[in-house]
Amino acid sequence: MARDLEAYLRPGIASTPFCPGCGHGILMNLILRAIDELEIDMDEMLFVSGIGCAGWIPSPHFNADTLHTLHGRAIAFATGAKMFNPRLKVMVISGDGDLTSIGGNHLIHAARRNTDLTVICANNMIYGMTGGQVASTSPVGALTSTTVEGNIYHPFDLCNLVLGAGAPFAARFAVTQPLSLIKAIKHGLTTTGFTFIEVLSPCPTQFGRRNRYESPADMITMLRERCVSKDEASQLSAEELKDVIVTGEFGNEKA
Ligand SMILES: Cc1ncc(C[n+]2csc(CCOP(=O)(O)OP(=O)(O)O)c2C)c(N)n1
Ligand SMILES: [Mg+2]
Repeated sequence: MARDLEAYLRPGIASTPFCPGCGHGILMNLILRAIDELEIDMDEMLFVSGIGCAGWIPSPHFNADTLHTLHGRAIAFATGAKMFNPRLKVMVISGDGDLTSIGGNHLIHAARRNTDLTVICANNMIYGMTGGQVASTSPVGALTSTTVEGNIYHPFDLCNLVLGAGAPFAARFAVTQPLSLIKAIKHGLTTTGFTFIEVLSPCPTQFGRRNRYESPADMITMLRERCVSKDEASQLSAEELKDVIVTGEFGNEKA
């Protein structure tokens, strides 16, 4: 049945800030679908974002209370709001650079404290909005505006990072896996405590064009080919695992 997701958008929002082929618009849609399926009242929610292309997903688009905050500080603002009004359902939506590079400290400590937030990290493996600088999520060898001979550092495994810090739930899926993502977002929203959903979102403009992806469709194909489920991954050798992106929902035995 077709659902009218327009009801979730602020009146007067006519266009998208995202480049052609960007995955952030798909993610916006999937977040709203998850909220719609759970029938959560938008008046009970607060959306918090930092700075970057991903920060535009909730703000100004969502017809709800939104805080568009400082670069790297979305989780700090969200924590304050949640402490002040514990009845609020607080969702943080921001980029990989925002949440895990400049904002990495807030991320690990919110996970350690098990602060009751749902954090959606739109991971396009680069600083998209500011011209394509390397991020803590860029793969080894990635060409970016600040690694013109290839990134030499290993990226964070974001799900393992927050699970290691104490988060009870983390999930990773690409925008090419929409149904799994809706389910994971719903799981995050209905679990009390710190829940983290990493969403692989293609950035053809800043990442793709520097890294031999001729078109946005090539990046979608790459994600479809490289994403494997955690069950499939358990059958792969260490060598084979280097080329794949392991997706799934991950609980935390320690939590
Ligand atoms: C304190 C501070 N440092 C740097 C910046 C510049 N800046 C804005 S957004 C951004 C990176 C955004 O990357 P990401 O969070 O991955 O979002 P994307 O645009 O890729 O969706 C940077 C470095 C800033 N606004 N404030
Ligand atoms: Mg980014």
